[in-house]
Order: sequence, then C-alpha cells, then structure tokens
Amino acid sequence: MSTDAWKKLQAHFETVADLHMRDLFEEDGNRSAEFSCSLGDLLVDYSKNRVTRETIELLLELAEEAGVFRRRDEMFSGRRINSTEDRAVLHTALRNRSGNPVEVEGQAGDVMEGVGRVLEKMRQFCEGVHTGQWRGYTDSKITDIVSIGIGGSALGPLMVTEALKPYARSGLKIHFVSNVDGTDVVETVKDLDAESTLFVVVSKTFTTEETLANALSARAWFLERVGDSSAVAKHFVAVSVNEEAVTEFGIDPANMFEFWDWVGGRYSIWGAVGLPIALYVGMDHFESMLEGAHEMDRHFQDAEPGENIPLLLGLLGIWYNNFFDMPTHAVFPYDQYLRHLPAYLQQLDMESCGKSVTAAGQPVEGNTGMILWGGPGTDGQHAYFQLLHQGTSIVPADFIAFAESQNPLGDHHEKLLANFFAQTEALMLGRGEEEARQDLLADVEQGRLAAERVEELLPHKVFAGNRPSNSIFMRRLDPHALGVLLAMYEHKVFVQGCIWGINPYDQWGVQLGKTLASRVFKDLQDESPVSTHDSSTNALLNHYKKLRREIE
Ligand code: G6Q
Repeated sequence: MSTDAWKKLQAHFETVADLHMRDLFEEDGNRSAEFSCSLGDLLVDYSKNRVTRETIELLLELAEEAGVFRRRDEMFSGRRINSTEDRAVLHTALRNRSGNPVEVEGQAGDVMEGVGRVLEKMRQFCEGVHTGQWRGYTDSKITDIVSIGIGGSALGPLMVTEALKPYARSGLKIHFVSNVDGTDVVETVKDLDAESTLFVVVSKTFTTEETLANALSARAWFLERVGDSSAVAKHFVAVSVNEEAVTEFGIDPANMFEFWDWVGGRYSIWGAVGLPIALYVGMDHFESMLEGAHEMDRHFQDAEPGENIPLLLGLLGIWYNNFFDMPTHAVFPYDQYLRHLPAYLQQLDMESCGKSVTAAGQPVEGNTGMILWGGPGTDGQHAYFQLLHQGTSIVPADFIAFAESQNPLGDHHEKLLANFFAQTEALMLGRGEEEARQDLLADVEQGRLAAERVEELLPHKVFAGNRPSNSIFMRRLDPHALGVLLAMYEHKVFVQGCIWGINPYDQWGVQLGKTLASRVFKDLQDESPVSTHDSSTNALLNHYKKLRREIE
C-alpha cells in the first residue's frame, strides 16, 4: 500500500524485524504493563509481540489514515457500510442497552423498537417452554431442542450453548443439525421422543438448501411418529427474515422470530438467531451476554486508541500478515467449554476478510484475510504445537484463559493454567544453544545419555523463540464475559477490514456455494452419462453413477 503510514511502517519493519522479544523484555522491565490493556476483568497482554512503542504508534497512525474511526462511527450509526449488498451493519443494535435510538440510513424510525419487541417475544416463548406452559401436542413438557441451521445460523448457537453449559436450565437438552449429510439429522433425532422435542429452524433467508432439506426430514420424522400435521405448530418454530418462505414451509408466522437484513448471518447470535441459546440458558443469561457485548461496543467506541483492545488486536494482525508475511492466526482457549470457539471465529474472520477486491472493486494490494485455526489447550500441545515451537512457519496466536474453573477438581485448574502461562513464555523466549547443551550435559552426568551424542542432538533441542502471542485473561467464563470476548473479536475483524479497504460484511463466495451444487444435482437425477463439465468432473460423476448402479 502506498499510504504514508504504510510506508513508514515498511521502513520501521526493516529496523525491528530481527529484534528478539527476549531482548526487548530484558531491556524494559515494564514491558508487560506498557503493552497491556483491560476492560473490567478482561486483561489483554500483548507484550509478547514483535513490536516496540514506535510500532504501535505507527500502527495507530495507519488506523487513523485508513479511516477506521470514521468507519466505526458510520457502522454504529446505521450507515449502509455493507456497500455490495447496500445494507447497514447493525448487529450492535441488537445488544444496544443504552436506551439510545438507532436508525438505518435512508429508513425512517428507530430499529430499537423492533429489537425490543423480538427480545420480549423470545423471553415469553422461553419462559413458556421452561415453565411448561408451552407443551407438545400430547401435553408433554419440552425436553429436547433441535436447532436446524448452517453457517452463521448454526456456529454461534452451537459455540455459545457449549460455552455456557454450566448455566443450562435443568431438564433441557440441546442438539444441532447443520450438515446436509443425512447422517447428521438421523443421528441427532434417532433417540429423541417426538412428543417432547422442539425444532427451531434458523435461516435468515429460509432458502438455504441444507437447512430446508434437514427441516423437511425432521418434519417427516416427526409426522411419522405423530401422524397429525396440526401437531407441527407445537413442535416447529422458525427464526428468519423471510416470513413468506416460513409460512410456505408450514410454520405459523406467529411462531417466527424475526430479524433484519442489517444483521449479517455470522454476526447474528445477538438477536433471534440466539433463540436456541436463550432456550438453553434462559433469557436472563442471554441478556447478560448482550450486556457484555455492549460493554465492549462502548469500549471500542470510547477508549483511547492506545488502549482500545479490538483496535490493537486488529492492528497486530495486520502487522504480522502484511509486514512479516505470516498468513495464519491461531486461537487457543484454555477452557474446554470454549472448544467450538475457533470454528466460530474461523467463520467470523475468514468469511469477513477473505476478499481480494476492495470495497470499491479494485484488486487489493497485499494479503487480506488470515487463515484462522486453533483448538482447546492443552490438547493442541500434544499435536500441532510442535510446529508452533520449531516449525518454519510462525503462527501468531491468541491464548485465552479464565482464573476461575467451573469444575474445580483437585489441582486440574492450576495444571491447566500452568500450561497456558508456560506456552506463551516458551514461544517467546525459546531455548538457546547454550541452555540446550547444558540440559544435555546434565543428562550425560546422570547416565541417561552418551557423551558423544550431545553435539548430534543439540540442533534438535534448540528453540528459536520470538514467536508472538496475545494472552487474553478473564475472571470466569460467564455469559457477560462471553459477550465481551465475542464482541472484541467482531470489532477486531472490522478493524482489519477497514485497513484493507475491503467489505467485511458480504460473502459472495458463500453465495456461490449455494448455487453451484444445484446444477450438478440435476446431473445426478438420471442414469445417462454426463459430458457437460470438464473431463475430471465428468469422469467423477460417471464413476459415481456406475457405483450407484452397483449399490442399488
Ligand atoms: C454468514 C453467511 C452464511 C449463512 C449461511 C446460512 O454470514 O452468510 O454462513 O449464515 O449460509 O444462511 P441462512 O441463515 O440464510 O440459512
């Protein structure tokens, strides 16, 4: 990029690229305090990054130059910043607890009226299910919720219900069906009792093939057991923006929970798409999550740039991806309840930032969206962490942990946290040749190693270190904390999108996927050989048809 700040950063990069964090920590005993920020009990220590004070100042200059603050204000005030879909981006309104009105550009009226109405409808419905006022067709209390949806209509509720399991209402189990592979729905419903099962069909458009196929199969399973189609009304509710399609499917619009086109799928857990969450943990906990997210929204809007957590995290992402050419980013929650967080963030980040043209339609300069991956600690340490410590690719990572365990069990939590702290320290410090040699010599002294093997093993025992990480630490994984954390990542993605000049709110690649399969599906409807694709696809299709004939 040719902006001033970018050029300055490029020049600065040449002077700091080879600095070792070990030395930076030795030179500055105050480094951790200087490169940390907080919000309530959230502490983000970003001192184990390959940055100096000047790096941060230049990155903040870049943010200013890229118009991040102006764009942020436009987003919160309902401007149509999703330009390719001509939509406002107002997931923040779903969790706006300030009492202030919010308007969509070009549309009269305060959207908060609808937001409040839907939250109230969700509350009534959840209370009805919990108290047993809402019952199945044979008067059974609802015991199982099956949420049917995919992508942005699935990953959030799946991740959050797992994260908040300790807050679950007793007597209610939750299940998710997303894959169009029949195995998903078959395995999910096979042990359920139709009389006490409630299906929540979540689809913004209500045209997504996978979701409709799964919803139809779920309804067929239900009717096979019930035989009376009037019972469907008690067992199927919908979450959508498309009332017509919901009605056509056979769900009473009175049992539809509405949201709006200014809420993107992957940003939608804060409203009606969160219905499975609210059913599972109760509306009070759901609203506590909204409070947490709103707190982060306020912080993102009001905090000084140098203290602004999502801003700094986004800028660090740019620093590694665009200057160090480190194209992946990992997230490691040291909390088993957050095991689905990496998958959720993968969609949030990669679907938002996986773009190669700017919002104005010009090819982007340099890298954009990072490849996001990860998994829960400590499991990853016994698998892919080898590459993090000694591989040729350097992977900047977020380590997330909580002070309080939800399942205190002996010294498990201390052991978990010991790993959390030790990993980031080891990644940063590494282990030099001399230290490694001393360890090997100690082994020789204790008779565990032959002296002549010391020099042979030495290169394998050296760790270069200087591998960056952010430590994200909170008191306890409760609904409020989760809201804070998720909104932090949403705004981080926003910041990166602004710097790259892309539109993080569209998803044409996903739309493409929605249409691609339909043509091939038609080709599979008969036995005749296929010849209309490339030779590889033709051969694969025809091979499948041959095998299908043999199987039948
Ligand atoms: C999210 C994406 C995508 C979407 C699914 C489901 O931002 O647009 O993941 O959520 O394709 O779409 P529906 O909710 O319309 O079924």
